[in-house]
Amino acid sequence: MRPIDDTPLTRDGKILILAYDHGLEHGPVDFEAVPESADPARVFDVATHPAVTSLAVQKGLAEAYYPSYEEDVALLAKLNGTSNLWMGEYDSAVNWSVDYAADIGADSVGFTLYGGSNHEVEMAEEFREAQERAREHDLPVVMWSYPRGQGVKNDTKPETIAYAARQALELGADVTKVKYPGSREAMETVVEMAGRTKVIMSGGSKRSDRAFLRSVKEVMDAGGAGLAVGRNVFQREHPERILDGLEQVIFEEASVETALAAAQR
Ligand code: FBP
Repeated sequence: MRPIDDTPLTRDGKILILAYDHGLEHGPVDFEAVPESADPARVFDVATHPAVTSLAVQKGLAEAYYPSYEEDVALLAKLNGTSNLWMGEYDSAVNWSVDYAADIGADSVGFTLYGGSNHEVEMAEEFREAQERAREHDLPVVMWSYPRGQGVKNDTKPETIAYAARQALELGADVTKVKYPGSREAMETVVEMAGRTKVIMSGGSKRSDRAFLRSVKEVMDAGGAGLAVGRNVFQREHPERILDGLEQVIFEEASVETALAAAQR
């Protein structure tokens, strides 16, 4: 494990990753709510908000847009990813190497592991290769820990999410990104199982400001380190406003009401 509090992935030990790999993972449907969100330049601009500790993108967006933003945005290279057109058992293609990501200027790397998929063994071996290479480059490693596939009956069960967090610790991730397990108590167990691996919540589909900020607050109160969020930011007409609210909850330890006031100013 690598201490990551001195890296651009964190601010005061906390994390707010803006995720923008949805064009690959979900397709253009995610841009329908706010059509301008299909323009990567808009989201790279949003990522310059001081609350955002890194922007997670796939290789193509990094190649095409990151050179214009490298002064103002920390890059998280999401190494694997698959389209929603793929109908097979859960799996994820490795689309760029750690070496290539480091050449482009990545500050950290991200990798999805579908524990419970028929492809878990191969994915874990691919993760091993990426994790060890990332260590050589001194880059933090974030695991998108998503139990899914034939072996998983219910991927939102607290026990399943705690197992996903433990898997990230066991395999050497510095940060594990998990689905919200439903309550503060369940999140505390997830954090405990993750040991020294930091736990962040996956944003999920768009919710009201209040419901979203409240769930993030619960994660922070349970000992979580922050959030990786996509749709709850870029599917808003004014993404910077919800980032103002998230900045309060994540970095200022503010109440939901204070954060809401910041988001709705
Ligand atoms: P969201 O906040 O929009 O959920 O984004 C986080 C993320 O992990 C993205 O990196 C990824 O594209 C998406 O969720 C995957 O969502 P799912 O597989 O649950 O549909």
